[in-house]
Amino acid sequence: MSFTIQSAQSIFPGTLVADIVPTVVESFSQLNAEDQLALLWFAYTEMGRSITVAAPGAANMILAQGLLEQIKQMPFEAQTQVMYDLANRADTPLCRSYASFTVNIKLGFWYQLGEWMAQGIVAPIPEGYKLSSKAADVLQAIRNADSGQQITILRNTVISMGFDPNAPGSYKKVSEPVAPPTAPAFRTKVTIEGINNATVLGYINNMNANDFDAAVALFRSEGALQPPFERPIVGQDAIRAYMREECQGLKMIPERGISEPVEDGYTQVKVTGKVQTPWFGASVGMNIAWRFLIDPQGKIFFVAIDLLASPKELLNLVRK
Ligand code: EQ3
Repeated sequence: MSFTIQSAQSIFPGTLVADIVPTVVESFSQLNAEDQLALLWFAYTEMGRSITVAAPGAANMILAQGLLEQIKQMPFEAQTQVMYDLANRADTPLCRSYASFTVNIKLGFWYQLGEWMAQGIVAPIPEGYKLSSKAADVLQAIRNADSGQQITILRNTVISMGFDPNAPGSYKKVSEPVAPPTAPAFRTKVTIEGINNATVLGYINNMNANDFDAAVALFRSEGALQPPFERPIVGQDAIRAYMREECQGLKMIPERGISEPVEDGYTQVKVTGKVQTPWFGASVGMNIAWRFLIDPQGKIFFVAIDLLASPKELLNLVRK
């Protein structure tokens, strides 16, 4: 039998992922706009006591500046309406602009609104606002998640706001500039207990150096990358576009892994470790597994990135 992208998805089937993330995001999407916005405010301010968000880079702010200035000039009532529209995914020009932003610009946009809400420049969540009991349950579920899961929930709720007339995943986006790869002299090299596969090590080292062209060259032309809770992104061009949008400044800290030959000269490799996002730096280490399927020529046919259910999963390297 030869592998397909679909069959590759089920390598290392015993990997336990953080199902809490899609479950909470789904319950969140069923709340009304008012509850959604208030809940995010409460969750964000509570999280802010233990983890710090880094101010976004200037590029992310400049691209959202037009919309932000427009909102800043509005009376409180209109500002609130804009936020409701975003949460309701209403078809307005502003919601369409928001939807055209890349993930990091969307996050930068809300970061700025959050700062202004705290300073009283943008309409705050009314003091004493009482969440509905459904929303209070969702907030409690977020409190029960670990910090890596919490920031993923927050991110996933924010990116689905606004009105996108295009199919999701189409990459005609207003995007931030891509920083050049780290110069060779300043690159770091990871070591992974149990792994000496050159393709896997090369993938992590190139990603850590923001060298997306070199990372993509390690994939087979019709290879695929599957981000947490998403469908596989297939083909080198689509993977490169995704990496330029989502992977700048990520720090990957793999710890250990297992590698074994499978059918037709393929090799399956599972690596576990941490990933840090530039938004939260070292204050949040997300527990991650990479499940690679490497073809007989040493190219990546498939890699899935999973957000793990618990730190215990970092030690789960069983094959079945
Ligand atoms: C103002 C406030 C608080 C209230 C208002 O009412 C409503 C809103 C929306 C508010 C604002 C909310 C804000 C400012 C939220 C900000 C959230 C942020 C900054 C979240 C950032 C999350 C980042 C994450 C989860 C990054 C994860 C990255 C991972 C797991 C990378 C994995 C990858 C690896 C390891 C690979 O090898 C390949 C690529 C891939 C990216 C998949």
